[in-house]
Amino acid sequence: MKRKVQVGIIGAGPAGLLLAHLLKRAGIEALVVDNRSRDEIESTIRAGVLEQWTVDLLISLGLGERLKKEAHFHDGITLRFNRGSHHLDFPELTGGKRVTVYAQHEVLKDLIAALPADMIQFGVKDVSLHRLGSDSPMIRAGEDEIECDFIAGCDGFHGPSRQAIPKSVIKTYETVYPFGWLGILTEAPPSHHELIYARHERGFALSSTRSPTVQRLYIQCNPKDDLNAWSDDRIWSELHQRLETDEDWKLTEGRIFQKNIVPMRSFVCETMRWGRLFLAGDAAHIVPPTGAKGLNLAAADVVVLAKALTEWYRDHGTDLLDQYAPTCLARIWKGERFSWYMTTMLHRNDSEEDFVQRIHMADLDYLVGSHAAQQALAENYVGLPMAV
Ligand code: RFL
Ligand code: PHB
Repeated sequence: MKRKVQVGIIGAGPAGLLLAHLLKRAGIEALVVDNRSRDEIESTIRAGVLEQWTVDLLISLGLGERLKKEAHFHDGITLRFNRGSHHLDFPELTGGKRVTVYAQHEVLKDLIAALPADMIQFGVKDVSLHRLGSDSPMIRAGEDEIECDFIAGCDGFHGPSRQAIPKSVIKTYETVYPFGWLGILTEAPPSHHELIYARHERGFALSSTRSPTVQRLYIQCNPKDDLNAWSDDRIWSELHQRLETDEDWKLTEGRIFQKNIVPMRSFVCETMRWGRLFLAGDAAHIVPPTGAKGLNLAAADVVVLAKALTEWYRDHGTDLLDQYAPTCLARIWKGERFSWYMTTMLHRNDSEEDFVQRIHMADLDYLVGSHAAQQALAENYVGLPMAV
C-alpha cells in the first residue's frame, strides 16, 4: 500500500514518540513505525532518571498524570567511596532543581497511550529508507511505501537510519569501555531514599529504585560475562562489598526477578542530517548510563527538531533545520563529557595506569570538599538549561 505523511518517524522509543507528540501539538501529521511489538516496547527495562526539564516537558504535553502519582522525586544523590557517604543536595546546589526517577518503559506506556492508535505501526519488519536526497523521501515498511516530506531516524543505535547515510559523508567519534553493567530488579523495600553511586576497589555499584517494593541495582562487570556465572548469591555478595559503609546503613535484599548485562560505550555521529533525513537520540549518540543522560539527550534532540519542522511548515523557513545538528551537538557533547567523567571517575579500570586511578580518587576527594565542584556535577546531573 502507498501512503503519504508529512513526517515519517522510524522508532517508537522516547525520541520517536516524543517527537510524534510535539508534531501533533504543532498540527503536523506524523506516523511512527517500529519493528518491535507494543508489548515488547512497553516491557523493556532501561533508563530511570529524568532531568527536571524533561519532566516539565512531559507534563506540558499532558503526560504527567501517572508520573506525578508514581514517580520518585529526588533532591540529591549520595557518592560512596572509602566506606564513607557524601550527599549532594541538588536544590541547594542548583537553585531549586531536582531529578525524577520514573522508569523509561512507564514513560513509553504514557506516550503510547496518549497518541491516536493510527499514528503508530508496531511490529513492522524490513524497514528501509529511500530517496533521502530528494524532496519526497520514502520509508519502505514491509509491503507499504510511506512517502514523506521528512524522515526522523529515531531507531536507536542499531537501527537502519544512520546506516542509510553514505559512509563517505559520515563523521563519528567513539570510545568503548572495558566494562559493562549487570542490572537487577529485586522485590525489596528501598535501601535508601535516594540513589547511591559507589566506587570500590572491586568495581562500581549503583543503588536505584523503581517503587516502594521494587529496587533497581547495578554492578560493574565484564561486558562479556555469561549471565549464568552471576548467581543471586554472587550478586548480593558483590553488592554488599561494594556498597558497604562504616555508617548505620544496610542493603535490603529480596527475590531477584530480572537480570541483564549491558555494554558501555560513548559514541557521537556528527552527521545528524542527510538530505531530508534527521537523526535523533541513540541513533546519533550513545552515552554510558552513569550520567543518566541518554533519554534526556534524546528528548532534547526532538525538541529542537520539532521546532525546526514547525518553522518549515509555517513558511518553508530552513534556518532552524540547517541549525539542527550544531544546536543539538552543543548539548550532546556536554552530555558526553559528563557521562564520560562520571563513568571514568566511578569505575575500576585495570587497564588504566595506577597514576590515573589515583587521579579518580583525587577527583572524588576534591568533589566532596569543594562546593564549586559539587555545583558543577549537580547542574549537569539535573540537566543543563535548554538552548531553545
Ligand atoms: P531507543 O530507546 O533505542 O528506541 C529506538 C526504537 O527504534 C526501534 N527500531 C526499529 N524500528 C523499525 N525498524 C528497525 N530496523 C528498527 N531498529 C530499531 C526500536 O525497536 C526502538 O523502539 O532510542 P531512543 O528513542 O533514542 O531513546 C534512547 C534511550 O532509550 C536511551 O538513551 C536510554 O535508555 C539511556 N539510559 C538512560 N537515559 C537517561 O536519560 N537516564 C537514565 O537513567 C538512563 N539509564 C539508560 C539507563 C540505558 C541503559 N541501557 C540499557 C543501555 C540505564 C541503562 C541500563
Ligand atoms: C536507573 O534507575 O535505571 C538508573 C539510575 C541512574 C543511572 C542509570 C540508571 O545513572
